[in-house]
Amino acid sequence: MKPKQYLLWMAAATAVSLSFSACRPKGAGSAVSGNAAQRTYVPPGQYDEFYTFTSGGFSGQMSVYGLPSGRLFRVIPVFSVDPEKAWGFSEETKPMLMTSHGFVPWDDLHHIESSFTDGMPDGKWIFANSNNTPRLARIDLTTYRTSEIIEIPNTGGNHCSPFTTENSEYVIAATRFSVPPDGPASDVPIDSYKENFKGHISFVSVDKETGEFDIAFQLKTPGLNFDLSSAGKGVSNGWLFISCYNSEQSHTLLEVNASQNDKDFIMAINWKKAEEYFKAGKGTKQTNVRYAHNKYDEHTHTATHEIKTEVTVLDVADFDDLAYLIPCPKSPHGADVSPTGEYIVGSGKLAALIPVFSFEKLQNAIGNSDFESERYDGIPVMKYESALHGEVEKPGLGPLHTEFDDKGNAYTSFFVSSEVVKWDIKTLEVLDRQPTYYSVGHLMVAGGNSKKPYGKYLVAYNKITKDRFLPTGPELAHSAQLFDISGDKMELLLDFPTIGEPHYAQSLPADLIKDKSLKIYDINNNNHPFKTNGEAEARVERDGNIVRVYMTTIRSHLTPDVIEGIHQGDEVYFHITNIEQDWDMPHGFAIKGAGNSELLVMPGETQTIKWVPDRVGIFPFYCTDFCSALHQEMSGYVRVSPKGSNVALTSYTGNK
Ligand code: K7E
Ligand code: CUA
Repeated sequence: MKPKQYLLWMAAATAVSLSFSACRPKGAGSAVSGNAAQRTYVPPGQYDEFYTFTSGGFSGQMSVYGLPSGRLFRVIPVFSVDPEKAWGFSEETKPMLMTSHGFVPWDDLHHIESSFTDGMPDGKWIFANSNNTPRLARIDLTTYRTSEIIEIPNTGGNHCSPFTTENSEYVIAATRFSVPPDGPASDVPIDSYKENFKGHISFVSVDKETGEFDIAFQLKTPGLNFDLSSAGKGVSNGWLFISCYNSEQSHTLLEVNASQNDKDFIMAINWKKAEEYFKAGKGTKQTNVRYAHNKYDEHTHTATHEIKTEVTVLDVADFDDLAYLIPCPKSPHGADVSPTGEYIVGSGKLAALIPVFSFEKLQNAIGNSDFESERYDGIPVMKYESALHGEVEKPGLGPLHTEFDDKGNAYTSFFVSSEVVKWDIKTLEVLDRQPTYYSVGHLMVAGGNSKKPYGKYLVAYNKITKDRFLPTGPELAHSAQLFDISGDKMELLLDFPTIGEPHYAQSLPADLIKDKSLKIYDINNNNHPFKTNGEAEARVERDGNIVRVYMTTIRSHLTPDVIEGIHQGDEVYFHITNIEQDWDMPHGFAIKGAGNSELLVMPGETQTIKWVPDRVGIFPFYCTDFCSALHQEMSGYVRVSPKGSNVALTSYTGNK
């Protein structure tokens, strides 16, 4: 499309989207089938069939829902501080949010992917990306805590992430914004994009046992914007497919300038080959990078933060058989691989059809060097028709993402025409379409990115809510809509609000993970350096102006609960050990004037909060979690005296 045509197209598209969202479509309320309530109702005391891990978008967190009920179980803090759980406020968790830019307490979490064994969720970990300050996180599915965060160097915006290979060999992250590689030479004019800006794709290895991350290597590519990706599976295992936009390599007014070319690309990468080259010692060590690697230790209950300074980079242009470009219409967003791995679905945000590529054809074309005569910055470009399985005709407007069921069907979300469309992967025939309220972004079928989708449910994650819920001021709840996809026609069952903007999600069968959930931390394995071994050891110690309070909690008292001899301006560390060994028995801790948050300490765990009293007086503290009938009694006092006062440092509970 020429710029003018494009603008007209966009105007039409916007008009369509406005007309969809501005007034309530007729029959929106009655589109729900008669027994939907029964099919989503999980009676009190009964469990949901699936856990669903949902991205929280610009809240930086992840939330856990049950399906089909849509009940919210938990918000897991990942890239943003969370005062409810003291994430990023307690001394133990602060290192988790350290980066090469220092402490970064916020990010934008878009994509969630589970760890896989043989292409199926194995229930060990959930991976998540941060979009802004490029990082990857690993969440442990026994503790529902973020166990690890690694920063990604040479990257500007980590949108295209975290995509997991068939056996979680790698979690893959690609740069959204190509930028000059890190280091002093990156100070270049921005209009030198074409010469100096490069893409980087990171292969982060995952230790089979511990899950620990390590950036194995990076691939350097031409300066493209990578958007989304999927690892191959089944027949295409060993490959990676990444959608790329801005093939124009423009650096300003992308809205127009990056929409010039009729086709952008899906980059196909032979990652097994790349791994081979890397293991054979190919590539260069780049030593001017700085990236954080933060780990949470479940025995010391403490995170560590280190800065790494080295990464191995392989330039794809130096190898003939690493990367290929498949032309894909108009700024592709999703690049999704079918359960068998045979088909790759591209979703051009501005396209009015869905191209479906065939892995077999792609391989044949590579085998026959059936390429366009001109390379793109050194990378072979396939002929569109040579890789194409076929196009889904007239599917809707603005395709974004595709997921799959267990019966050979694909489901694509359409942002502009606000609908979910079901089509047959082989025949490419459209089978059904249902409206979403409104403007669906991602969609998720239970197991829909695995080798054997569980099917049954589809959730549409919508960008606009408008009239669906009671109004709450200018900002309305983001929302999810649950569809039953077990029959020929999709049936809308339920609307439920989400925490933050939901991008992607993963549904895992409850039976896969529910029995692995940790109940308590064994206090005998608590190796926290400031642990208190029982009430007899509870005490207060001073070293200069640093005061350490070794405190225990158990229903329904804190030990010690009377503390004197603290001076204004002291640095006071409350090391709280919860000596309970019962499931679901955390205690909280808060003290007047604390400038951070409360603490919430799990049974058997030690956590620390820092407090600097700013005035003289008596400061009450208390347990913040209603833990017992005498929870309100679970409290104490600190006496703060002027600097240099000779009030002796004392502490006790009960008898002085
Ligand atoms: Cu929301 Cu996956 Cu960031 Cu599409 S992206 S919608
Ligand atoms: Cu412990 Cu309330």
